[in-house]
Amino acid sequence: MNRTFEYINAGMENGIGFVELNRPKVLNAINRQMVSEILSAFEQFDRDSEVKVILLSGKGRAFAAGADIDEMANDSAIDFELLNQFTDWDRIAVVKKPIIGAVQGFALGGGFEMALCCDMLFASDDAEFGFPEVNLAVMPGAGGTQRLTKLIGKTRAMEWLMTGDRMSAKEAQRLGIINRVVARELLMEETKKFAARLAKQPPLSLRLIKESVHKAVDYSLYEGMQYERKNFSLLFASEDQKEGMNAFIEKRKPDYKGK
Ligand code: DAK
Repeated sequence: MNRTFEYINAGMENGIGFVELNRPKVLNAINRQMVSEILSAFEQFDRDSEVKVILLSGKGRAFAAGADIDEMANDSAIDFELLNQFTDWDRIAVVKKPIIGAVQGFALGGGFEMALCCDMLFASDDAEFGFPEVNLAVMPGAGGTQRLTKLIGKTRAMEWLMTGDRMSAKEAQRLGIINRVVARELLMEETKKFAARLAKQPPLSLRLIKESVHKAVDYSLYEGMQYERKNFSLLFASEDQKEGMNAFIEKRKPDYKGK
């Protein structure tokens, strides 16, 4: 990583790009600069062929307790547009490499929305998810009403969004929002282990699987199938496909190059 940040820590190790939200005194409340720093780190990792997987976590007792209320309180509707606040979030959601989130403590409001930008989520057993925006007389603005509804369905999403109640990690897992619940002290270790496993997978397959799964959310089944077919065929233009299949035939371990 060739720059330092004020509100996040970022670094790379063994094919994993780490981004840690770093405002623990305010439970990693997400201000505008933090969003642009996350985006900048993600985009650098996306361009860096050494990085295979991105791991997003929070420092301290929370993942993130939401957007920074102090910063936002006096914003005007026009500020949101002029400061590109929505577009930065949109760009975070189109990073091509897999993003795995490690959530401990609170993931609320914008913190929950940031978690929902991840492709897979691990959470500690004390994690709590929710959209408390309604308690501030506003509503989610970075995809919360859309992504939660697509994940858990209309009636359940309505309840969580309208009450502002917080759900436990167990409940979030039951609803299909998160992949794994682990003990707090094991969260980073287990998430890293999983990220390391993905880092060994053929990178182009991961990239096109991610792209295709995202299309499944937006497209009809027919359109999605057409998209999947094109990506399937495209992988046969890669060296890794030949390597993967030859390695199987020759009964050896494949050596993927991401080409
Ligand atoms: N913003 C600013 N500061 C926060 C914060 C937040 N969201 N959450 C916590 N803090 C600060 C607290 O003010 C406190 O600071 P000090 O008083 O020590 O200076 C410190 O973090 C520790 O918090 P507490 O003392 O309150 O800790 P507790 O354990 O007692 O309570 C809590 C934890 C998470 C239940 C509580 O802090 C809380 O209710 N926090 C607010 C949660 C919330 O309402 N979150 C939703 C915010 S609205 C957008 C994209 C996204 C969004 C908006 C626009 N665009 C793209 C335009 C998202 C909006 C939101 O997320």
